[in-house]
Amino acid sequence: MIDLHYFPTPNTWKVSIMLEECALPYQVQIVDITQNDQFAPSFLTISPNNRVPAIIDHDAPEGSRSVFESGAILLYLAEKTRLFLAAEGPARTQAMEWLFWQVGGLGPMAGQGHHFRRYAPDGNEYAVERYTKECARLYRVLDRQLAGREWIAGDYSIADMACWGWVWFHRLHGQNLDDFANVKRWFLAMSARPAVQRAKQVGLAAVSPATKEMLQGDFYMQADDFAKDETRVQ
Ligand SMILES: N[C@@H](CCC(=O)N[C@@H](CS)C(=O)NCC(=O)O)C(=O)O
Repeated sequence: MIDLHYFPTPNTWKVSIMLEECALPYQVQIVDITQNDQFAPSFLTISPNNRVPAIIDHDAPEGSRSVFESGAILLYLAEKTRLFLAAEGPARTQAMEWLFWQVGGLGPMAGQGHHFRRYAPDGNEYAVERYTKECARLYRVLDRQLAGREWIAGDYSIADMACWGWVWFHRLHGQNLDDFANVKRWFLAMSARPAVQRAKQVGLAAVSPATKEMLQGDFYMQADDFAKDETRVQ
């Protein structure tokens, strides 16, 4: 059994998607980051960076093992299951390139775009413009990579899982998927996967009623509305 320390966000969706795709048994432990649960001493013992996601694998070879950082968790689960990452060779290298591109580029830059567009006080036009432009550049990079490819790095892999949740919030990055036809095709294809749909519901069902109400009244509802719009476009 795997404990998934979770709050419904792009970084944690990566892991719930992987767990659902691999059909690994797991249970969700909600870490309500709106209530500062991420700073609880018990959580810091498994996630010293006070961020979700983190996992505890109770079936690790040595008994029990915790892993933090979403990219490290994806790699750990891929190596544990031998799924969604080539064991060696160019396919593995390419998937790693795009996994690291996401954790070092798309995630942090889109996260800043998200923050300045959504949460910062007025008067941050410079930051909004900077991160909107950087997100546009990153979306263009991804769009070029997806030209003529179904998935980001060969077969469907942890690289796709890493990127999807961030692209979900493209509106909060100031981006329109109509400007990135390959990203849009990929995004919709991945959104249609049953495991992805299940993975996204996991957290929403598990958060407290008050948190769920807050999330639904906030940007999550916009994202859901967007999903319905995009499905209709298909
Ligand atoms: N590099 C980390 C980033 C994780 C991260 O930023 N998680 C956010 C949610 S998406 C979080 O826990 N935020 C809590 C906070 O800001 O205090 C990873 O990829 O796992």
